[in-house]
Amino acid sequence: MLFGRRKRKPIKIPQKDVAEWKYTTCNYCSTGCAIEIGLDNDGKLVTSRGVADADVNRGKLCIKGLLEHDLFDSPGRGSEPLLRSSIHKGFETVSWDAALDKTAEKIKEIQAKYGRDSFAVVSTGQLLTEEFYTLGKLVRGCIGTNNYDGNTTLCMASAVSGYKRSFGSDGPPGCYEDFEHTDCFMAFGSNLPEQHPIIYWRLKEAREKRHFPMIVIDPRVTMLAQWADIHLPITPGTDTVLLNSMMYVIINEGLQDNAYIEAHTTGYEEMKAVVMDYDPKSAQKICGIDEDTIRHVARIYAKADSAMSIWTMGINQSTHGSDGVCSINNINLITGNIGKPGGTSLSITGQCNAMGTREWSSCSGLPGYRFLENEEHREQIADFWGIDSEFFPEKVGLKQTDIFPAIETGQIKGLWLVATNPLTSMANQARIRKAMEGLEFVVVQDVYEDVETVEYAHAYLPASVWAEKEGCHTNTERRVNITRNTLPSYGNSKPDFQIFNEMSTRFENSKKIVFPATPEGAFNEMRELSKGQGRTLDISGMTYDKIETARGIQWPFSEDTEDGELKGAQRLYTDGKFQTPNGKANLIPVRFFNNNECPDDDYPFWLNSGRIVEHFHTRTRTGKIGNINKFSPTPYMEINPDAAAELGIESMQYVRILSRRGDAIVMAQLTQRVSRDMVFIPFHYHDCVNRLTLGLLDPYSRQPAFKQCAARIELIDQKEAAKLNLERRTF
Ligand SMILES: Nc1nc2c(c(=O)[nH]1)N[C@H]1C(S)=C(S)[C@@H](COP(=O)(O)OP(=O)(O)OC[C@H]3O[C@@H](n4cnc5c(=O)[nH]c(N)nc54)[C@H](O)[C@@H]3O)O[C@H]1N2
Ligand SMILES: Nc1nc2c(c(=O)[nH]1)N[C@H]1C(S)=C(S)[C@@H](COP(=O)(O)OP(=O)(O)OC[C@H]3O[C@@H](n4cnc5c(=O)[nH]c(N)nc54)[C@H](O)[C@@H]3O)O[C@H]1N2
Ligand code: SF4
Ligand SMILES: [Mo]
Repeated sequence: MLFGRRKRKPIKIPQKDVAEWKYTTCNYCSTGCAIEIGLDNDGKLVTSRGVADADVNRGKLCIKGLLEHDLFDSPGRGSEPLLRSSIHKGFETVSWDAALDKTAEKIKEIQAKYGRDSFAVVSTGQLLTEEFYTLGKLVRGCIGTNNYDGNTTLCMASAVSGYKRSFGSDGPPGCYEDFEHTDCFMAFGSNLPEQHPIIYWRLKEAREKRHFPMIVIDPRVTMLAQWADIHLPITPGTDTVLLNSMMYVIINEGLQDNAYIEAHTTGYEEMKAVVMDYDPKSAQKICGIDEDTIRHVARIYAKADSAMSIWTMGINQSTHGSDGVCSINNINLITGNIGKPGGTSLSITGQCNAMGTREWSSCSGLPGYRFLENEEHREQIADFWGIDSEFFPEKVGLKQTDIFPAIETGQIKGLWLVATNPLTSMANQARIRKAMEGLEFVVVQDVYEDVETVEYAHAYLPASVWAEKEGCHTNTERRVNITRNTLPSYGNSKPDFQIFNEMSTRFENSKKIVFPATPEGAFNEMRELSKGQGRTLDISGMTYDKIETARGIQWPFSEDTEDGELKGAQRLYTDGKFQTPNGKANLIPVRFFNNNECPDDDYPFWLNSGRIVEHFHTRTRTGKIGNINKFSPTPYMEINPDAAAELGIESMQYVRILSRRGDAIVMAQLTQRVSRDMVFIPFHYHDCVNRLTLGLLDPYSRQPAFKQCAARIELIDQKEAAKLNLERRTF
């Protein structure tokens, strides 16, 4: 008998007859990879590939991008609008007109009865920018509720807040090319190889050409930490202490850039006074990094010709999120590392279009980084839209994390959820569930009709997804890139853009406000609004065709850009001028106070949570793609082998994990990635880690501290656990 290769049939990759390649941008993370979708002669999707000449990904894609085309007809897609009179009754399939009429009628009824702000709208970072702009127009200009926010409060709010406090405006000042220039790279709470695999690939390429030191600050030994020259396993929630203490060393050793501080910053003396309380000897006791290492990394960072810091959720999702961002900006400002090649403060964004919502959705103000608090801004937008500026509130309303408590107290009676799944993604799930039960009317607008929140919906609006639509995303490095409409909408679903347009006609103000019929029309309005205002966010020179030809353009890119030029600005603040009244950046004094729920005798573990490479968020998409879900179909927990041995837990055994809020059943994965007093759970699974999290809020950004609370572990009968897991639909 013959074994082996000779007997085996060779693997054949079938020839794929691609008649047309359509240009798109990945709809998962904020890296912003360009993807081409291949269609055959019948317009059927046959394959996809990374775009070779796109500067961001240079032909590469991660596993999610490679398999993204599998999501169009995955199970559970919503194809028809649904209505019901009570959450205890079954849904009825209805026409779009019936669903939109009913929803508009209910919104008006609730507003008439309880006031304009009693109906809340919570959106996302995953729509197209034109859709965000249109939703903002609908909510701020027609519906007129001020309780309008997005899941970016769970994600980027601290970065936005910190940028505004330090630089006077939102907007990440750096770009991926900075890796090729930097002499020192520092990453806080960011696991690039899993969460932004292609940004990581860019970093790795740069380090292979020219080695520069990489310092990673993360309580877990992440994949990024494994590749670092120095890994600082910080005590959760104490990054501001480490940063203050690094600045203590820099200032005491005279390593700061006095010329830059003098010319481009204010508040140095006040900040210095606070920093002087954080000598490494005392700081080490709080942040868990020994004093010698603090001095060592401070010197490396300050002595480098150019040094850059990146961060993601390890900083933002903390009660010191906004302060953490300001601290990172502080260290870069005092070392003169802003706006120069390889010297920057680059917040790595989360969702594919978290930037687009910040720029244009009007969630945190008015379009184009305008503020509700600014009378001139209110008038500009009211004039442009053709309504009375009195219609706008004069300050921003509640954030997502305050909207749910306001539902509990009866201040909010109706809710419209657009492309977000708070029943799985918000902290303290039991409390969110209770809040949802108390609402008089809930609308869920999602690609899937089996998403958890539909359980509480009175109306369900089926949305088209990704390349079934047309429009733009902005990525981490301010690059606007386009997705072309490649496929027809699934079933009777509609693009979110169209849903918002059709909803607007049901409100009085739509007689005055024009809603462009196409996404490109909306894009042209945004271009107009971004013109020559002296703000960094200028897209007036962009067109859809230019964007596609360039494979994405970074803003600012003004209409004065020379003909034929397709490159936007790579960096902001290159001239040291900031968006503050005096043009100087603010150095912000940051004091640490420990308000986290720390481990104690009853709950001896830190409970950390985050992501893994193959899954995206609440798995509504990646959980349905077999070739992705197979890698991790079961909720699990990383636990240190020593801690496991002490508790009698074996690898792959189910355990119950409990906090003061609730419990969950997870499988134990024994790994040295976490220390003895910490466990880590990916948050992708429903009825899992967010049943336990506390989610204390940052005072500035209102972002929850998802990554810091205390838990204990109990053994559980294995058969019972498997049954419970099945009942919870977590497999
Ligand atoms: N595969 C995949 N990629 C994604 C996503 C996804 O769901 N799946 N989501 C996208 C989105 S929306 C986002 S926001 C990003 C998130 O991207 P990341 O922030 O990189 O991902 P997380 O795993 O949430 O958290 C990163 C790290 O923060 C660390 N951390 C916890 N506490 C602290 C602390 O106190 N200090 C420090 N310094 N670190 C701490 C954790 O140990 C964890 O390793 O990923 C984006 N990319
Ligand atoms: N414990 C813990 N919790 C966390 C985090 C953590 O690190 N730890 N991270 C937080 C962060 S950073 C984030 S960003 C949030 C994410 O939290 P969510 O926003 O709740 O998560 P998603 O699963 O992305 O939800 C998006 C929904 O939109 C739908 N959708 C996708 N595309 C479209 C579209 O084009 N149109 C419409 N209408 N719907 C669409 C999807 O099917 C899905 O139901 O989770 C937060 N929660
Ligand atoms: S790195 Fe992000 S943008 Fe690129 S393919 Fe993967 S998920 Fe998509
Ligand atoms: Mo996020």
